[in-house]
Amino acid sequence: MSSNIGPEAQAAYQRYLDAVSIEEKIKTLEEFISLVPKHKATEKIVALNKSRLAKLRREMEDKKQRSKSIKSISPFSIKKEGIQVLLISDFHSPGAGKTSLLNFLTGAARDKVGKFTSLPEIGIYEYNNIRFQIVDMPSIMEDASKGIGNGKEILAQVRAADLICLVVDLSRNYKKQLNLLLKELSLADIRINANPPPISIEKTGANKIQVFYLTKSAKSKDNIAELTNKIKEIIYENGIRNAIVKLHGEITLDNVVDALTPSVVYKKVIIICTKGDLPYTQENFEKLKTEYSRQIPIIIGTSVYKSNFPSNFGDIILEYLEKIKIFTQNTGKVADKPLIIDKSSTVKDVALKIHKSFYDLFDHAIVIRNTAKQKRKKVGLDYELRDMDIIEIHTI
Ligand SMILES: Nc1nc2c(ncn2[C@@H]2O[C@H](COP(=O)(O)OP(=O)(O)O)[C@@H](O)[C@H]2O)c(=O)[nH]1
Ligand SMILES: [Mg+2]
Repeated sequence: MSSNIGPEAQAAYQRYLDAVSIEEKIKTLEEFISLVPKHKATEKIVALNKSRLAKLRREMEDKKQRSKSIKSISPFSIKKEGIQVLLISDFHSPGAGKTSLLNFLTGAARDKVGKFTSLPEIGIYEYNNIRFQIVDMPSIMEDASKGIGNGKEILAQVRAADLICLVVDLSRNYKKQLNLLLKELSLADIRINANPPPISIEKTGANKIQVFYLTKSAKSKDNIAELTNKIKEIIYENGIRNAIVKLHGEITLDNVVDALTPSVVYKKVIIICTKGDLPYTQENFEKLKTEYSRQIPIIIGTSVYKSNFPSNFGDIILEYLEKIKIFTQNTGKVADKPLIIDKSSTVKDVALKIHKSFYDLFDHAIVIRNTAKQKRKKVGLDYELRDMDIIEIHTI
């Protein structure tokens, strides 16, 4: 091992080499990674060992799964109804104010405010005829990612949600709360506010690992040959001997490790700050925004005691999740409830979403867009829809 990792990391690495059980190997490797100074010269060592760590964690999960003989439905798993918005916070008494928010938005769980709840509470937040499912999760404890305080079950639900709200009590140390939440999410392989990296790794029959740079930006790194070798080594370290790797843009070695880790998910996260009516909370709010808005661009200050909460919360969510509202029209009558679809969806996406027969028997669609010069347009399946469009599909 190279000398630029320092004596403490060296010692940790030796403990890893000496470790016998998977648990011990994971623990020592985690220590090692945290002790290695992070800079260019150690980038590869860190990525290689992160990939080793991911593999060990998978082995441990498999071992655990095998030892669970009876499968049961977890009471922490909440079936999605509409867009699912999850409230999570650290474990503290008094709580950060999740149940108060749930009650404020939906009217649910009034009797649970100020009480410890060990299971999720659910309510429906109605906003301009759109239904959002708000889920108030049990608090996240330190080492939740390792299973403490039903952490595995809670984090499994976090992985399934559409939007995660980190609920932060402004009258307490916000950094401590956010550090804990961000750390546990990261350890649970939940990447926040990032797009999946522009890399794909496919196993093949050919007996080698090939790396292809498909775009200009993928090639923008100074030393491509070196990068190619590092990528190959990491993949090889994961036990893969034959693969085609395609890069569509600039990546880091950590991205390669993530692409090899099937449990990695990419989630949108916002912060909701609570108790903004208490002393000194405004100063904390301003500081928090300065420190975190790069990583988490949406930070909302609230006080349910003062009914202080953004009245356009529904639109904030839709915009952040890159969703738009469209209205279907049937024989001249516009539906009351909008259909929520992904931004840049086409008429085809909508036809399929309503019912497959609308796609199979599609003839044309009429789109009414009140902001356009030509308000009413006859269009085909490829036509891209915009927020607030009205659409009438005609079949043959
Ligand atoms: N001052 C103040 N206290 C609040 C506010 N929201 C919640 N609380 C109090 O904080 C405590 C914990 O609230 P709760 O909603 O149960 O938190 P949870 O444990 O995260 O669900 C309760 O005593 C609430 O009354 C707020 O906006 N202002
Ligand atoms: Mg609660």
